Amino acid sequence: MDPRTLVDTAVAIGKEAAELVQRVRRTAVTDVDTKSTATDVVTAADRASEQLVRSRLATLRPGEHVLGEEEGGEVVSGLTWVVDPIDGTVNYLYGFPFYAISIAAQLDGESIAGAVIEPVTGRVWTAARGHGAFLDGRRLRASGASELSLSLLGYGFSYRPERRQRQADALAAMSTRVRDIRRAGAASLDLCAVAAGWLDAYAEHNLGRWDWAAGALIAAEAGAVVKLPGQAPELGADATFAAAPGIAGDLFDALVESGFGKV
Ligand code: LIP
Repeated sequence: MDPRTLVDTAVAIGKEAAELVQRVRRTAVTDVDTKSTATDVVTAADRASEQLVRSRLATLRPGEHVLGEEEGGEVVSGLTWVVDPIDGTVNYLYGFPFYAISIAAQLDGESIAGAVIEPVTGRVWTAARGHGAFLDGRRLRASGASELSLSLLGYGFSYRPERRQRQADALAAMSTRVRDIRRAGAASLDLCAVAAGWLDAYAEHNLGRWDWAAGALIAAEAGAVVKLPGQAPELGADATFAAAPGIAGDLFDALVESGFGKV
């Protein structure tokens, strides 16, 4: 199968979901439940978006498996669609304009096609394995950063308070090792930002497969060094890491020294 065809499907469905979540936002943010903690929220729009994506995939790609943040599923051998119906749900709830629909196609658990669609800006981020990464059709390249002390690092926190404290301690140790730190709240877009050179690197723990499935492929296809959960135990078993190649090694070492692997 040509992964570019899968990208086209992901973009078409993602755009429909993006229109939906914007259209319903005023009422959707009054229908909110919580998941792992009181701050881990899911809105009626998250659910409606995933239902739309699942319905459209059933029509366009009948019989193919779907793993979604809200309705679950599993990664199977062969093709699995991995869906985050709103990545950055807290941002969506507050109206902080940094959230996205993330849809990836994985073959035997590895991303081969991905699309991240921003409802607020309309930006469309895509990648097909071996064919590059794009923002609205323009080719993406990770930054040429070569000095860790001049690099801009994206980061993210767990919803669990006890883990947030450990993460904050590690981040404090990192704060003098880099230019500055950004915490934007949507992993898929943090990974896209690395692909575009808007961030020089990004790291976070405890992401769902749906959070990174599309954005990690986009970052890798843009030339970033990417480590998925389980690929860098020194950073923690559930760490996701993406960095411009010129700083990847130094950043990796600095994160280990800062205790990132023990948060
Ligand atoms: C979010 C991630 C973000 C992370 C949040 C949350 P969600 O995904 O995109 O990077 O810090 O805790 O996991 O829950 O909005 O789909």
